[in-house]
Amino acid sequence: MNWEVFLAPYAQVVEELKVKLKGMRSQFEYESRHSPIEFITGRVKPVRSILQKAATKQVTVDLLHREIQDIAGLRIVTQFVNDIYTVVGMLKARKDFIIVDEIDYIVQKKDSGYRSYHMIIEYPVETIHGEKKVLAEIQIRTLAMNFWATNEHSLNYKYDGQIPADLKARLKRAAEAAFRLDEEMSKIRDDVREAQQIYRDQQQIKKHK
Ligand code: 0O2
Repeated sequence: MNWEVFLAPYAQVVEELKVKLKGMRSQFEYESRHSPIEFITGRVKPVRSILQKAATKQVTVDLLHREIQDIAGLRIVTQFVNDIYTVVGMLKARKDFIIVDEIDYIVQKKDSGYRSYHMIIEYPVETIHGEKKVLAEIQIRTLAMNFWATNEHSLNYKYDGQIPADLKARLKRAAEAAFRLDEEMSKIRDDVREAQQIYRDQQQIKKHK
């Protein structure tokens, strides 16, 4: 298996989508409007993780492109829970890819405490051999959900997927605390937004002075 050749279209998808999604964010900024997107990251899954996942799911190498759907991964991080659904609506309205699957792990949180909205898309990428349709996963989550998931991911790495029971319970409580923070922030969202709008307007005035 030549991994460099196999992963090249995935790297291209990640780069193209990062530009496009960042473009969505910038358009809000140009119009001095609150952007539902706080920041965007993207990565190609490392070969080691692809092989680990393939082994767990018992996927053979020839089916990786179909069965491992997050080789190309994009993450959109928002301030508020509502923003997640605004972003989902915006992604559904796009014509440059099709959505093949979506899972709302916010309504249906995972056992670990994980919350996030997942979309699997099929993205047509132009290669020197013609168009290639590539699957990519877009994760959409709030800053609080991202804080939790990043820390939990590190612990999973440290304990090789076998987090001790007491730590697991603590993480579950932390996930609920993060969600309560999201709920509380949602309640004062209009005030926060108004404050951010005042700040943006002041910046505009300064720029044009
Ligand atoms: P990495 O290192 O982020 O790439 P499925 O067959 O759909 O049930 P699959 O393909 O694992 O299973 O999809 P799922 O469950 O939607 O998970 C895909 C990705 O979501 C994971 O990729 C993580 O990035 C994230 N994720 C899912 N569950 C959790 C969780 O409990 N904690 C954290 N921190 N992240 C989670 P990878 O390959 O696990 O990891």
